[in-house]
Amino acid sequence: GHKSCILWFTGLSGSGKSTLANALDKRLYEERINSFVLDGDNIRHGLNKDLGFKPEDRQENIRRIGEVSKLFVENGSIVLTAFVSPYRDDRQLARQMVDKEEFIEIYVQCPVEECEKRDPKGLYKKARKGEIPEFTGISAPYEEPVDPEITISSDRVSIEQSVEQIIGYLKDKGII
Ligand code: GGZ
Repeated sequence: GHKSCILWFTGLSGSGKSTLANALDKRLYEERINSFVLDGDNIRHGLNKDLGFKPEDRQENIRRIGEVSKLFVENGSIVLTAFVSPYRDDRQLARQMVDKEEFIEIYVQCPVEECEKRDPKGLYKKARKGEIPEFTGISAPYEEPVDPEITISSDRVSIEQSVEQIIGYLKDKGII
C-alpha cells in the first residue's frame, strides 16, 4: 500500500517538468503504485481549453488543476502535475486544498538561459520576437518557490538521478 498525494512540479517552460513527471510515473507503475500525470497535453487541450496565459487565466488554470488533483487524491492516487505555475499565490492555493502532508512541491530549477538554449518547441524564439506575449521567463514573471519540499537542478542532474531523489523522499516520508 501507499499513501496518496500531489507531486506538484513547477518550473519554466523547457525545464523538464513533464519529462521528469513521466519518468517518475513509469517508475511508480513498475512498483505497482497507482499514479497519474496531469500536464498541458491532457488539461490545457481539454478541461482548460478556454484559458490562455494572462495572470487571471493562469490562476484559474492552477485552481482547476488543484481541484482535479484533489479528486485523484480522494481516489487514492499519487498525482503528478506538470505546469509552469509561475505564481506563488496560485501554488499556495492549490497546496491548501489538501492535507499538509499530501502536497509536495517540486521545483524543477533550470536557468532561463539553458531553457532558452534547449527551446524544444521553438517557443522562446517566438517569445523573443514578440510573437508570444507574456511568455514566462521572457516577458512574464516566474516566482521561485520559497520553501519547496524538493528542488531538482535539471541542468546538472540526470533524469534517472532526479527520479531516485524523489523516490527517496517518498520512502523517507512513508508515502511509498
Ligand atoms: C508560458 C506558454 C505560454 C506563455 C504557451 N507562457 O514548454 P511548454 O509550452 O509545453 O510549456 C508551456 C505551457 C505552459 O502552460 P501551463 O499550463 O503549464 O502554464 S501556467 O501554469 O502558467 O498556467 C509552453 C506553453 O504552454 N506556453 N504560451 N505565454 N508558457
